[in-house]
Amino acid sequence: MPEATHVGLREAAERLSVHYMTIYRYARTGRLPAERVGSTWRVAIADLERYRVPEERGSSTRNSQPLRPMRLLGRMTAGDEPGSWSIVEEALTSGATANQVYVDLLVPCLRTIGAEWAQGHLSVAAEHRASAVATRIVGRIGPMFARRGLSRGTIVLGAPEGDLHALPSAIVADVLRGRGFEVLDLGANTPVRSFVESAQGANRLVAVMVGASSNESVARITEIAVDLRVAAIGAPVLFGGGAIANQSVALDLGADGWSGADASSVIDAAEGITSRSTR
Ligand code: B12
Repeated sequence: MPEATHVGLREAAERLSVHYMTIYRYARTGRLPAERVGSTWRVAIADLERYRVPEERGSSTRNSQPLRPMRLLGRMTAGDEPGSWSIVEEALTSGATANQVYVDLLVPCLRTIGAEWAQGHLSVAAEHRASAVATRIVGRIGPMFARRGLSRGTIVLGAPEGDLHALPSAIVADVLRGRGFEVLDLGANTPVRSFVESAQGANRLVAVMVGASSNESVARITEIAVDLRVAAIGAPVLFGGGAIANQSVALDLGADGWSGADASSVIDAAEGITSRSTR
């Protein structure tokens, strides 16, 4: 008879000499690689042997847990919202800030999902399951970025028409709110007119940031800068997002500048504008 390659959670718990509920929690949160078949979990014996539970080794202390995007990626692509949230919650209770959860956990996870999809290792279905879970995570983390006190002015942001990526704007909006900016996030697939209307109605407009994630949507982006200029909004228009590679691409497409490649460059761009205007 061929040797068994997998065991159930009870046997896994016995082999590691831990309580069943401990192993169940690790399987559910992705800390221990495990596969769910119907209502039961299967663990590869090879993974189990390699696996050593940090708490049992006494190495887990507050703030010492590195953030592990790959664990989150597994739960997100499985469409497991509670399991994904418990990984985020664990990071927060280990001392990570909401900003770190985005920058070091969720964004790397989303970028890996995109790369894996592009290489044919992940299905479109898995990408959609992960996106739905990510949307819920952002919904729960977002309020943690709220800041009291005087606003540093308003930033209007969104994705151009035809671009269905709402998550990048939502994440960038939170990060900017965390730095004291008021943000009007217009989300995905935003008509040009909506950028203009929101910019005109904004309280102390600092900038309009247009984030293009897919190459196809770049074709529509120039029109946004043109219409905002015609409307004389009195603030710069910055282009950014994964499909705008650098400053010269942004300028060629008609923007006043590029908001950079990551969250910290978006903050630098926004703070650069406010510091120039208060000088
Ligand atoms: C989730 C996702 C989707 C979801 C979107 C769900 C949602 N509610 O948002 C769905 C499934 C709908 C989707 C659809 C598609 N997607 Co998609 N998607 C992604 C994925 C995996 C994550 C996007 C994300 O949230 N990233 C996290 C954010 C925070 O990262 P970021 O975009 O890099 O943002 C940073 C910087 O750009 C920078 N920044 C600087 N200035 C500014 C300014 C603003 C305003 C913003 C927002 C950001 C920003 O700061 C940000 C923070 O770090 C990416 C992979 C990736 N690399 O991002 C692919 C990706 C963007 N998708 C891609 C593609 C090709 C598609 C599809 C054509 C096909 C598909 N995959 O099904 C369609 C296109 C639909 C359309 N018409 O737009 C490609 C785009 C390649 C390209 N350059 O054209 C990517 C890069 C995947 C890949 N590696 O090929 N997608």
